[in-house]
Order: sequence, then structure tokens, then C-alpha cells
Amino acid sequence: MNELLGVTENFSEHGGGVDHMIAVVHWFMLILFIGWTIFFLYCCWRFNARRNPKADYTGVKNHVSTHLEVGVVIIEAVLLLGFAFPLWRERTDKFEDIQKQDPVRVRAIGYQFAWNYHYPGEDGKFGRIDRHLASNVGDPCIDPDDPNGWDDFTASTLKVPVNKPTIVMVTATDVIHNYAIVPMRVQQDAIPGQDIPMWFTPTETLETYVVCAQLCGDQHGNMRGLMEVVKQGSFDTWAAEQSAASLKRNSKTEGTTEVAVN
Ligand SMILES: [Cu+2]
Repeated sequence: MNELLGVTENFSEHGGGVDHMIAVVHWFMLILFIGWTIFFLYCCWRFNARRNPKADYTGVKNHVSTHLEVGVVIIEAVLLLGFAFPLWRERTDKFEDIQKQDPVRVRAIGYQFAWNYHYPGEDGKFGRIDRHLASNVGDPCIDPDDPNGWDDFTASTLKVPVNKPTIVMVTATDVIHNYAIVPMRVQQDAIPGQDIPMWFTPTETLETYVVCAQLCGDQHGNMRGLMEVVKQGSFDTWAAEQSAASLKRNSKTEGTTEVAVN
């Protein structure tokens, strides 16, 4: 079905469910399309001028159509409240459960026209974020006075381990963007001033793209970033190296964080 619709292959744990829902919706739409087309052709035949030389100015006198419409509203309400909402609740994963699974945490900061990433470092804690400190676009705005932030590091590529949940806190520094990773089947608006969580679990190691899915300026089409899903070991080594380098830099300058925007 995905190949038929031109959709990129799925590489996340929950993506199969998303694809399944999209497929079901497409099949329903196909059934509706066929049904309405048949009804349209029937009306063309039933009400054409040759069969009805004289127009009928009174039209339908009974209330069948009103009853039908009320019936449709009731059936749709039952489908939505009785089936769709409970199913959604049951099938979607909960943020609290993901948080218990020792996820990788990273902030994605969108700006015109790229993405910057802020990792919490070896202590697993993000430094305090103070947006008043923003010195340039894509600045993660880490408060240099907070010791939790001294081992935080930034990167221009999203690197995450395979088979482990990742929580990305999505934000922006200038206008509204939209952070989308199609192979992971996730997408979230990036809004200045807000850190909004989004999560997924990659199932294979790969290199792919993240894109901006919200028209955000003249270079929006080039707002594409790299993403690497790597083995747990190489992720740990990389994160430890980056974190140690940051800590060394920040302890030298005694609290004045210098986190470069790549
Ligand atoms: Cu954008």
C-alpha cells in the first residue's frame, strides 16, 4: 500500500499503526468515492430533461430526508464517541509510559532555515533554559549559571540509538516551523517559546532526513537536516565524548557557556 501511495518506508515501532490507519482511511475514501459516483450517475439518468420534460416546482413533500440526516448524525456520533475515541486511547502510547523506559532526550530547535539539537549530556539533565539569553538564531538558550547545563552539548545532526525510545522536545527561535521525520512517522509544530514533546522508537540503523513541514520563509524548501540512527554503543561513545568536551570547555570558562550553533 505504501509503495502504491509513494510513502517512505517506516522505520519506527509505532509507524505500522500509523500506516495501517492511513490505509484504512484510503479504503474508506475509495468506497465513498465509488458510492457517490454511482449516486451521481443515477441522478444524471433519473432527473435528465428527456425523462422529465416539465420541471416539478413542489419537490419532495415527505420528511424522509430529514429523518435520514438525523440518523446519519446519530450513527456518526456513536462511531466517534463509542469507537474512535476509545480506540485512540487504547492504541496510542502514553507519554508517562515512555518516560519510564529510560528514553534518550534531546531538544530540537528550529530556526530559519535549519535545525539545532541540544542534548542534556552525561548527567541526563538539561541546563535551565532562559530564552532571554538568545544570542543568535537556533540558540538553545542554556543558562550558564546552572551546573546541570555545563555538560550539555549541541549538534547539527540528530543522532539517536536504535531500539530505544527517543523524546524530542520541539521548539523554535524565530517563527513557527514543523519538525517532521517521515521514516519515523512523527511530526510536531515547532513554536517559539514552547518545548513540545514528540517520541518514537527507531527499529533499524539508518541515515535519513528530517524536514520542516510548515511554510516558514523563502528557504523553507531547503530546511532539511540529517538524522542518524546508530547502535547503542556508538551513540553512548559519541554522547560521552561530546559531553566531556563541553564540560571541559565550560569549567575552564567558569560558567560562561559557549555552545556553538552549527
Ligand atoms: Cu521551517
